[in-house]
Amino acid sequence: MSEPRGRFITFEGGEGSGKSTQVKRLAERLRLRGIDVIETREPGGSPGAEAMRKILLSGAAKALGPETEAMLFAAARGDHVDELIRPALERGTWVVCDRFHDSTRIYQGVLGKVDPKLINALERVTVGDLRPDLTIELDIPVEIGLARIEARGEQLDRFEAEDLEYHDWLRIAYRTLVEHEPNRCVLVDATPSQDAVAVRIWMVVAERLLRNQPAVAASGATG
Ligand code: Z5A
Repeated sequence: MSEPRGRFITFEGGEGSGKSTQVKRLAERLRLRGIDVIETREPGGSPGAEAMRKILLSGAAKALGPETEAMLFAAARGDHVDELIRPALERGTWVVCDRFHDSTRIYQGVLGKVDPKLINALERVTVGDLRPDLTIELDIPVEIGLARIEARGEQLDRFEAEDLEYHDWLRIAYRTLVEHEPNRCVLVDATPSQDAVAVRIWMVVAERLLRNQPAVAASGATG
């Protein structure tokens, strides 16, 4: 009998909302439940897409305009889906991904004002019928998220360096997306401690994706 398709969970949100932290925490928790899971990110996640990540986050493509950036993000996504995500899901592995097509919709589509027809066409070409089973949108006031990023002491990337108004619009756009797609997207308050946010996310995943699935405890722990 063939393995059932793995589940596909994506994380979205503004800068410093804790996506990378919570992707790791959720993957660890799923493994404790005996689930085979890979963590990945966008842009990136495959060798070809990681090479494109460097160009995109350096800001080298900014001068070419948001349409070109949208196409580059989509090209990276196409490689990532073909090389990593789809094969993993098909063999029954769960995939937890830090950002996915919603980021293109919000950053290039809403904030960059790229024509929705182009955004939808890029989605069709790169992703086809693949949709996340669940998208966790980590919501945080802009000042708190940016303060977390600044506290890391690293150089800001092309998007982190945008002004406060840009980040405010970003937050509004993500909240609107969640309102429009409540069956797939869940808004999670990202301001409490890392532990508290991880518990809330686990409750969402357990409720939405694990309710009727028996635990296969890898280390004695169950969800
Ligand atoms: N982009 C796009 O425009 N179009 C697209 O299609 C795609 C992406 C796919 C990718 O950057 C950029 O590309 C992104 C959108 C654009 N914009 N930016 N910038 P990235 O991958 O380098 O960065 P990011 O996705 O925005 O993540 P981030 O800013 O690095 O942060 P994060 O992953 O959300 O948070 P974190 O690294 O887990 O945590 C940040 C810090 O806060 C860290 O020191 C943590 O220890 C701390 N932290 C985390 N959680 C907490 C809590 N709960 N309390 C206190 N401190 C915490």
